[in-house]
Amino acid sequence: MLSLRFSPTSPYVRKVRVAAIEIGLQDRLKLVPTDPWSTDTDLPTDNPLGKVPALTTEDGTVLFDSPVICEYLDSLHDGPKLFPAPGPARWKVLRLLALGDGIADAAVARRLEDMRPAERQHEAWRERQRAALSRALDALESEADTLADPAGPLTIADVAVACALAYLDLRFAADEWRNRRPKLSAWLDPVSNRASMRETAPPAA
Ligand SMILES: N[C@@H](CCC(=O)N[C@@H](CS)C(=O)NCC(=O)O)C(=O)O
Repeated sequence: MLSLRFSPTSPYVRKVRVAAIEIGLQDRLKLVPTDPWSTDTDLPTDNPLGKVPALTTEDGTVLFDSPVICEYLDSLHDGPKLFPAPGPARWKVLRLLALGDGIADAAVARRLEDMRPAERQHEAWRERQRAALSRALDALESEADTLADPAGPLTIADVAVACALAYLDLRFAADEWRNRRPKLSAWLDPVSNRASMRETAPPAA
């Protein structure tokens, strides 16, 4: 069995879980609930960075972070791959994966800022994350045609983008990011209906 340190709202954990379902490995994943923010968590014994996800493989190796875990899972099956073989298609997917993960990074940073006591919040920092999110969403909108057909096999980039956008819906619904991004919005709706996304939906905010 593979053991995955898991928190239900993390967009990075969700990406790993969606990836596992998409490639048919979900039954090999044991989910270990882990709160990375708890002061007495034993998470650092697995991941010295103290972050979820972390995956313990069958030989006891602990893998992190989420792109590494996803690529490891992708090595365990013979079906259509989430990560293309070396070549131009792979660079395209890795770039888009970075954009999706970067959206999650900016959103998580902004959320952490929102959770600080009001007198210690830093508006310029929050604005920096907001601006990064806005630019990244605009970039995705302009290249929405390069995302996978929502009914076909997904790449790891599609999974990352879907999980990041869903995280924005969870934490920053008031931003209404869909307003200026009709193509991205039209892509996310059917992708969200895939079994992998439905089965990993976070609890309501
Ligand atoms: N780059 C990492 C990011 C993981 C991450 O930031 N996870 C958050 C939860 S959403 C966490 O565990 N944060 C705890 C901390 O930063 O100390 C990945 O892709 O796995």
